[in-house]
Amino acid sequence: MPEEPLIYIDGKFYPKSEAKISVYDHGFLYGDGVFEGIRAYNGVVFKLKEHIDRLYKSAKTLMLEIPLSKEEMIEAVLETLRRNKLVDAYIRLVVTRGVGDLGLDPRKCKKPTVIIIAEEMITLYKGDPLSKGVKAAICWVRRDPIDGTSHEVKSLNYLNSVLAKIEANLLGVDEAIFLNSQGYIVEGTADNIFLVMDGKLVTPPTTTGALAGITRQVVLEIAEELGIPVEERNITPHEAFNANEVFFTGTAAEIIPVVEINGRVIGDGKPGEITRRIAKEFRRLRSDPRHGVPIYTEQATQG
Ligand code: PXG
Repeated sequence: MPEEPLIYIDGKFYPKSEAKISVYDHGFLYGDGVFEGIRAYNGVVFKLKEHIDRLYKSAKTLMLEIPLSKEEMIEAVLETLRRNKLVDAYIRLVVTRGVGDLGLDPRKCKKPTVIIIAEEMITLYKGDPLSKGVKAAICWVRRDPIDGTSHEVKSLNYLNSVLAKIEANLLGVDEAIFLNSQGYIVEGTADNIFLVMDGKLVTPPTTTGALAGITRQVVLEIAEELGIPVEERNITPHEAFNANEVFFTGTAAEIIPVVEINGRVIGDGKPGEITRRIAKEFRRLRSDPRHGVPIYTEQATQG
């Protein structure tokens, strides 16, 4: 990596200390924008095309016109990784509404701002979450409704998740679990949730207001490959407390076993057998060039 990471802003690269955007940018003033968190493993950007597709879907809902084609955006991500000489990386791709005036009307913003930051890695949970598991708590903050600032859209408006994270911190647990307005479990602050019940995987459908997670989708495919039955349906808190196993999925988190929810021990209080099988298979897939786009050749191998 160069001494200072090089950050992409609107087609140019700036050293981290000089990478700045306007205080009139509506991404800053109003949280008006979209983002993706992406990872590269061993020279391959895992599921890059899927992340880019999701970014453009989020932008479409917000009527934010990204000034690059999907192909140009993929190339910009790869170039950022190359400039920083990275093979394993955490990538944050942000597109804001751009610079406007102090009013919130997006029509005042003439051009979206595109930012790509690539770093070696971030840590989400302290200790050794994969082998020990994490503690979670269902929290009083409800997931934003689907007819509101829905988290189906990966927008820069993450206050809903920030509030829940504050509650988790106050309660001394690692992660918060959101219920929707009907009381069904939706997801964590930045991860999807799965239960193992009698040998079956159960996860809330994305129509409950959860993000259509890329890792979630990979887990669904792994389950099929391993012959583990899957149900996408509403989950109640009671079901979660009594599940055999529970785990979170997310780009940074990967697969994180949950061993306690609101003080109720899940299963035998240790990461479960099925969670471990899925996590093992995930680790095999994540650097398989067929599941991503290579950084250092022009040839993209993803189908
Ligand atoms: N739900 C929400 C609300 C999220 O923000 C996920 C689920 C998991 O999706 P993926 O596609 O990552 O499997 C997210 C992911 C990170 C990070 O670095 C992820 C998110 C937000 C901030 C950081 O993992 N969102």
